[in-house]
Amino acid sequence: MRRPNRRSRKAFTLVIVLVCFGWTSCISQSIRKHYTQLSEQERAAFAAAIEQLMQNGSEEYYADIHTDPDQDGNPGNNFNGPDTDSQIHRVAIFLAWHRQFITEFERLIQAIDPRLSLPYWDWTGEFDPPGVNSRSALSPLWNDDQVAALGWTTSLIGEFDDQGQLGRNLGGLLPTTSQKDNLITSTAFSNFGNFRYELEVNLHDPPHGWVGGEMQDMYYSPRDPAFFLHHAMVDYLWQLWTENDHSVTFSQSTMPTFDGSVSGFDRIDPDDIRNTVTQMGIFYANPDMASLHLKDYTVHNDHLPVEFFVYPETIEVESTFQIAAGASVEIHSCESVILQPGFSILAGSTARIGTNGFCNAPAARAEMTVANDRPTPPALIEEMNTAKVEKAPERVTLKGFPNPFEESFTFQFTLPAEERVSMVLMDAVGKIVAMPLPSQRRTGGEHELLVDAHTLPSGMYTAVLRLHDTNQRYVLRVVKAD
Ligand SMILES: [Cu+2]
Repeated sequence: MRRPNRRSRKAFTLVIVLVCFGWTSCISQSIRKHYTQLSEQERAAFAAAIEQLMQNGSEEYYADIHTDPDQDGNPGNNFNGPDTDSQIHRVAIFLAWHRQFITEFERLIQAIDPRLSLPYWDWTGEFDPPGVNSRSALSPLWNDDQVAALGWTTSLIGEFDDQGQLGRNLGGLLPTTSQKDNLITSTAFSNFGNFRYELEVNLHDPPHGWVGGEMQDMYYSPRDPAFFLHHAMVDYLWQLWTENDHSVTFSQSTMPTFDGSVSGFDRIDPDDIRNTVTQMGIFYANPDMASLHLKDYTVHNDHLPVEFFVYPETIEVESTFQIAAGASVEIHSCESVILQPGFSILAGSTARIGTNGFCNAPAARAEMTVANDRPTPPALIEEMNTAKVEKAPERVTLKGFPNPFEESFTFQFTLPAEERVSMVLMDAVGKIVAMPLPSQRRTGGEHELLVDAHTLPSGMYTAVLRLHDTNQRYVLRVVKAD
């Protein structure tokens, strides 16, 4: 038995676990973004929250729950124990159990600062060449030398390796982009059983081994904060699969730990958390999209007195994002919040909209409170839609002309130094429709790309220029005219 002394902290930890009431009303709230989208302020706040949770024993308690989900004293999560009532791996409930598990942990973080949410770690994008043992250790997640391009002073979770004696040993194989794309779109995985198996075994397992140390330990892996960034990615893939017209209904109504038997945790029916957006208010952000859409969710404040939605890029609030009478929401962007036609505030509810969301630029704060108005006065929407925060000038310029275009158009970008770059063109739902520039090295200076787009339907597109060495990306919206 490892570290039995750590269990003594459990009683203390229980006190700070948040409890929400009711069977189906335990709603969460967050915008989970890729970790590269965290500003320095948010990185520091997130790391400080993790530090606090490691110091006070909460993270250790979560590792204990993962080791022994029903807390009956027998470790048993389907790997080497007879404790068959608490299987959470290699079973259908794997995804739902871990969804609730990381959400409970996110609530601990939000109890420290409600603006925070779990970032996710997309192992497929930044490792090159894909699937090959690699420069992956050269990531601002762990490596202090790689943080400058993100404007950070230190890595996101590197410090916790020594501090928590996590024994990471980065290296090995990671899932590839095509594995990820196949998982969501291939008919081979349209059945939930096949999907769950592929996701758990072939995408979820390798990063555990790649990080090594505690992360490789099937029981104690939540001792490494990397666990939560990794499982947020696994959870995101399940949500993408769900949004891609796949569905599942669980035949069981309880999950170990979340069946009400472990005090401090809610009783959750796995069927009530099959869609993070509509059932939980948890939105996963795709960093390649020009904006994030809040939709298909009603703010109820069942869990927190104010629900926070914080995102560095533009947030578009659609009419299907509703705020129940008497409820309160805060929506914060570092660029702008666009209130789409039809969005309104019910009498007695409050929406504070502004830039209180870990924005690095301190200038030009825009903030408004909308309350007791229906419909929302157009003048206020107008004012909010035009309020923008000044950003520091970009080191890389990206332009497209003509824009709107008809048959073809030209991208122009300027690099400050030699860099490996790539560019993709995506449609409104984030599907890649063209790859004007496959990944290659380009010298510093000005570059032009002529794109033949005569086969594309008219509409709005997003071009994403990625700088691989320095982990940056630049986004440009382009429109194909009728
Ligand atoms: Cu697990």
